[in-house]
Amino acid sequence: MLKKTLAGIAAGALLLGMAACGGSDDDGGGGGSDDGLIVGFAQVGAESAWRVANSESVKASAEADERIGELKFVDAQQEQEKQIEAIRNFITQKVDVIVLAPVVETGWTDVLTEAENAGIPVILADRGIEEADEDLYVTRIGSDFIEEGRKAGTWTTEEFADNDTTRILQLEGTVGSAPANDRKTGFFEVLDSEGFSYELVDSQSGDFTAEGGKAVMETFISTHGLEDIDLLYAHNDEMGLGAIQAIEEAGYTPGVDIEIIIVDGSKAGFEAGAEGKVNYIVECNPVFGDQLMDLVVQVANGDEVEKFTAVEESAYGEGEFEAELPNRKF
Ligand code: GZL
Repeated sequence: MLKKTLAGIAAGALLLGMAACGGSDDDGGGGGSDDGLIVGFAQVGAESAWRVANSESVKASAEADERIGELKFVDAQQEQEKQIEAIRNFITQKVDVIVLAPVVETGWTDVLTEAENAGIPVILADRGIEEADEDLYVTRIGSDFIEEGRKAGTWTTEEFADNDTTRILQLEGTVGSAPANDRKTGFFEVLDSEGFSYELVDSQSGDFTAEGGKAVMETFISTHGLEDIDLLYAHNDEMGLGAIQAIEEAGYTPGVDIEIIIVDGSKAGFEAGAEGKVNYIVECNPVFGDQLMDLVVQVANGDEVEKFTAVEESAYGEGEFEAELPNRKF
């Protein structure tokens, strides 16, 4: 808590100092001024419709917000090293606030310590990092990924309540990422706590991409066949949609021969649901740009903020997909 407040005060003092000097830093760097805050954003990549929508939301909100002078946006192509390099550049450029969507949970201690030592507060957008580094960022805005997994687990125990043993395949997200770790944790926490009888036949990462989902599903099919598989739990839409391609190419009917859960809630995901190819969709909301900009300003001003702001999200079952499809934003 103390570190958070001190970081915020340091940033606030920087902001006030710059304003008093009536302009940006003489090295052409950032430093809040009459022109607004300079924000560095190290984004994961562009691996999914969710990610593209998230980037669009953040960019649009920064553009529309007069309190924000510049958003320095970096697409790290799902590579942690590129995110670390981006953060180091933001520090050199003396931005006012750093926003990071950490591709994985670990490996951030050094670079976030460098940001702290430079007096630049860090906000996490979307994914989280390991608890050991919790003091190295001020706040996180995003989803409760464990709760998303719990929703998938609860639906599964209800959908297959009459099964002796439900045989499950799992397409995991990026190895080491918070959504992959937590969507798995929440899902099996419910199955186990409910005493639900299941067998996890296989589980591999498709790295949150359609290509990855299709390739892993092809391997699942060639290894296990689908005759005795009840459910595919895919940690995001893209992997689920890629898997559907593989399932159909192998001559099976997705949503019938194998029921499918996906997580995100993209238009394409809901279209697949409306076609009967997906049975349950857990929503993960990427549109939080306005809330993020408010947090940026609060943190730059040294205001006290909550350690975590959860975004609103729901879940949808069969019979709900067509009605919800027009509302989907990505
Ligand atoms: C979740 C986000 C995940 C999405 C995927 O908040 O980090 O990353 O579920 C995306 O689509 O790749």
